[in-house]
Amino acid sequence: TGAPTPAPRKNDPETLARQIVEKLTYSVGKTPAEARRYDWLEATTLVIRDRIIDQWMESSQRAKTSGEKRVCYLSMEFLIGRLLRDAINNLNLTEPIREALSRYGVDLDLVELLEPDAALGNGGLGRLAACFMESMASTDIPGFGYGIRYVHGFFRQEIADGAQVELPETWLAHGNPWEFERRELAYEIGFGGKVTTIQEPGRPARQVWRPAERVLAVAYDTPIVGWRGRRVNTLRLWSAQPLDPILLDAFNSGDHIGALVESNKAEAITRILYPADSHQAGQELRLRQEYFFSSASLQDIIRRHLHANENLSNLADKFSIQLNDTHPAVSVAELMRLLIDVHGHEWAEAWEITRNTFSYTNHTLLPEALEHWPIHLFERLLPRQMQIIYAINAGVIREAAQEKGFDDSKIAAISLIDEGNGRRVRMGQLAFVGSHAVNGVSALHTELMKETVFHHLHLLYPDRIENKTNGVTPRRWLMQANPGLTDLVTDAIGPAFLDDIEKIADLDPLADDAAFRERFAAVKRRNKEQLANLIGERMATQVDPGAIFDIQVKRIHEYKRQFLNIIEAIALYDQIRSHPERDWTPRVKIFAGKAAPSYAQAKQIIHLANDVARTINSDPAVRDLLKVVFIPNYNVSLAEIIMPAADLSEQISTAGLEASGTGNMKFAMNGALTIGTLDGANVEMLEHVGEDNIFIFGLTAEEVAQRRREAHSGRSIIAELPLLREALDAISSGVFSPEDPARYHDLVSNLYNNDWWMTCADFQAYWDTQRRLDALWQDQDEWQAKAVHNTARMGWFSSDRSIREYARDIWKAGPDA
Ligand code: 26Q
Repeated sequence: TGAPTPAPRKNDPETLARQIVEKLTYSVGKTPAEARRYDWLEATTLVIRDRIIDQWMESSQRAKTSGEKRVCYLSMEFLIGRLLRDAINNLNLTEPIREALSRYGVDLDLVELLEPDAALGNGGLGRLAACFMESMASTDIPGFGYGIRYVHGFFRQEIADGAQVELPETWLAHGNPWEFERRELAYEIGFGGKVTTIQEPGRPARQVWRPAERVLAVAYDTPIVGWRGRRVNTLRLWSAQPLDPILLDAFNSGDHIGALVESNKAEAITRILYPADSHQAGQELRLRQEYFFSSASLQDIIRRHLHANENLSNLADKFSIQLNDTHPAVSVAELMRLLIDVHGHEWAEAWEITRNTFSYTNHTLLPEALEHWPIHLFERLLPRQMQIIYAINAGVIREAAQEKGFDDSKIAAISLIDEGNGRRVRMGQLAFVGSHAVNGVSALHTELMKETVFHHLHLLYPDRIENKTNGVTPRRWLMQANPGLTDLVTDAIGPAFLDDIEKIADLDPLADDAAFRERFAAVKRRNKEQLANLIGERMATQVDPGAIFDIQVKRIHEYKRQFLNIIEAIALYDQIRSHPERDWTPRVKIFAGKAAPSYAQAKQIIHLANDVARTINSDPAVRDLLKVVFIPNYNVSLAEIIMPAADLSEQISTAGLEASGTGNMKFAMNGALTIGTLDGANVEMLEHVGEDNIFIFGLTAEEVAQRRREAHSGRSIIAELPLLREALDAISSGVFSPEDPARYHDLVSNLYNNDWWMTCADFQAYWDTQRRLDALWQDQDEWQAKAVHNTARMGWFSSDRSIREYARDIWKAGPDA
């Protein structure tokens, strides 16, 4: 008898190729010969998915039976992007899969490009949630994401005659192989109706909510694979469905449309993602979305808890629920309702459980972005939750008055009800008082929280606010986006940094090694060539990869000051034309980003960037010394190409207004130098990379606040700065919009009269710093040394570090708990 045949090695190209062809045949229904690239994507995804499922079941089982504390991340947004490359990389299958496909003449890179980019988020907050999901899986934390399965994610942006046009996004059009519908996991969600008090003899009074409308929340699960497949966690997204698909009575009586009204109304709840990230319009549908996914998630958490526990008294020992901004803040009232009305807990105990279970992350202090709902709307839609909010408020106010002696004005500041402009529920206050921990997303932002929006709540609960500086996952933003750099670093310091990104610090001394710098620069050069090709193909603009790639990509917002960047481009254009003989450093200024459809000023900025690009790029006088490019439809996939290709990262928000920023981290990890203000996480990046390796300019947060109190305007500054004045004159006189000379009149006159965002105030400092960077570029040794220092010193900004801090300080969960 011979030796038993060894089990086939599962991860060799041979096996993988066989499995892919099997899927192609039996799941896609194609032979290799007839398969198109899209079919290969489907087959490859299914092979990878099978491997994930084994691990997934193992991880879920482990979390369930071990009784370890589970972390639920509640977020209206998960900007996950494409998942295939992430999954292949984290399972360590990149090379064998590439090889398997190549046997059929198929290129993995091209196949990956066909996966739709899941854009279930607006920007930073949504992308942070996605990085956190990946990091929880990678750091072995039993994390569960809860959110909404939007049928239409963030809109697709096109540029027509220079202006933004929004088109619907349809990521589910070809089906979604990553999701598993869980029909059995469905919960009823109520809206409207009445609350009645039931008083039975000899028993305490009970409140019974009878909703007028009910919809079903159905779960769709997506596996999130951690590094080296260590753990696979679940992202559970809720889809709204009608209880009755059609109303039979109506249908049978001939009202065929009326029979579908209910069903359409239910499905509307999860149809679209709101594309505003800095303004709350107070629409009813938005509040419905918030309550819908909060209630479904809490009902699910309670079911999971009761699976292994007798009652909910120990909920906070077994589950931690993180509220990603105030979007799920109604959860505080909803958990109280479920504990009291459904599960029979007393108020005091319910409040204890609730506070110990929740924690809340704040992502903005901008007044226009703070959520507050008109009382009448809240009351009509969620009458029982409104009662509970009043009761919570009464308790907090009593505590503030009795224990801290707060006077009326202080009480007005902490109240959950804004009595000012039409009574409103303040969701920030609700999230704050309903949580045991409240965090900001950078050191500066956390301090500002204590001083501004939450000043009085901080006085009342001085231990509640803490900092958790954001991070980004190095798997997606370094290893996958920049394989060239990853190989170079591995070659230079070995592979240990792949498992512990802070070990990338071993690279630091190589900044002094000329040969290494040259290889580092060569990787950057290849990444820039790729981006240049993309720009050439998509926009028919030729850019020189030898120029500084100076990049600002993020949502378009006045506080982020793309306008300042454009004005600087115009001033530079002016100078190049006036002094063609000077030794100018060639630059390509690259912009990308979306404006909220209702944000007129932001759309004007996009229009201006495109108008300026058209004018400058077609002017032979500037030759290749300056180009301006606006790349349409910025999304996660485009970011993966852009981040590795930047020489210079623009992080120039008005100080005090960018809570953290995360693009700043992605750029610097990939070796870009930063030009930025002392805002958000830039402050901590300065501490980590050192002042010689980052270019800081402009007013501090304190100085900005001071000038705003003094009713600062731009007029006198403009009068003293000819460069600025001439650039503004050119804009407002129609140099860049000859077909509509008045187009930018208001944009410019705002600077003269107000300069709320300190565009004029910071212009000269910004200009000077840019010229220092021009000079530095001429010394490539110096520039590249700084770039190496950036990559080497940015490991701390990994979301693994952020997640470990949350786990240790807030959740008390995970391997080290
Ligand atoms: C609120 C109410 C109604 C409709 C929409 C919204 C809404 C939606 C999204 C409000 C805000 C957002 C998103 C905010 C956001 O992305 N903030 C960013 O969060 C990042 C992660 O912490 C930070 O790095 C950025 O500084 C911050 O701007």
